[in-house]
Amino acid sequence: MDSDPPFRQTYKTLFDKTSEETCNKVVTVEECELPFPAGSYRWGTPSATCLKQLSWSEAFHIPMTDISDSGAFSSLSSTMEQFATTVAGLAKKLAGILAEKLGQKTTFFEENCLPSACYLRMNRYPPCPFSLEVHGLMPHTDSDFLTILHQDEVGGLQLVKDEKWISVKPNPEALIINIGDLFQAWSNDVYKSVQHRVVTNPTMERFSTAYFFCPSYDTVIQNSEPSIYRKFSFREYRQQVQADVQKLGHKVGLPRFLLSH
Ligand SMILES: O=C(O)CCC(=O)C(=O)O
Repeated sequence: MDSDPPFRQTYKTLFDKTSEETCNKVVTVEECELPFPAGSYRWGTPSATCLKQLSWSEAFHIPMTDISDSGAFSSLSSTMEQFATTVAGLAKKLAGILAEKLGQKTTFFEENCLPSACYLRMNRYPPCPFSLEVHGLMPHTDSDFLTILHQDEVGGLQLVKDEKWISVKPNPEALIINIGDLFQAWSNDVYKSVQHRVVTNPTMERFSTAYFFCPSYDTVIQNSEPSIYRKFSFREYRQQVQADVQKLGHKVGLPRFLLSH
């Protein structure tokens, strides 16, 4: 992987532009003429009711189908396309290998995880004056099959191992691969969706880019062996996650789909 991914410079400009526009009010992407659809920009955590629930970050969440070559941001669009194409190939290969290890049908991902279902998220974590009290990104698991993540040299990503938070040391030569909730269910808990979070930095700005390898909404997640999860579609999973976040302020995720629930 390029040690200074093309995104770093090009998408910094995009966030700079958004920050200018968002200084005094919340604006939609349409209003500030950015090349992404309305709803693709997010700041913080809309459902937060206290500092502990707030994510001190902003992000562009971009479906692969919406990366279009548009005007001032054409260099960003083309680098995003290059990045996405490379990591999409990697995600497919990795998913196939993991499926083979399980003795499962390896073409499942080719058939169900079409580029139109996948998306990129470009994250920016501004320096945070209350860094001990606020997360850069709240602890969570990903709701997809696999996530491929590039983080810059600042650091801050942590994951749970043996019930402890450990830091993922930045390595410019490496990408980070996370198993998501769907792979955990599809593998009947052989592969685990890892909980992760981002801690804030008091003085330095941080950037990361994540590629989410997802199936179409109608894809049914089920295991051929007696499974601990009931079968469900990705649509149902997303809707349940959204409903829980709205009602409870946090995601419940896979436990909702356990047969013993
Ligand atoms: O910024 C990071 O290192 C993690 C990003 C992440 O977990 C996400 O976008 O869901």
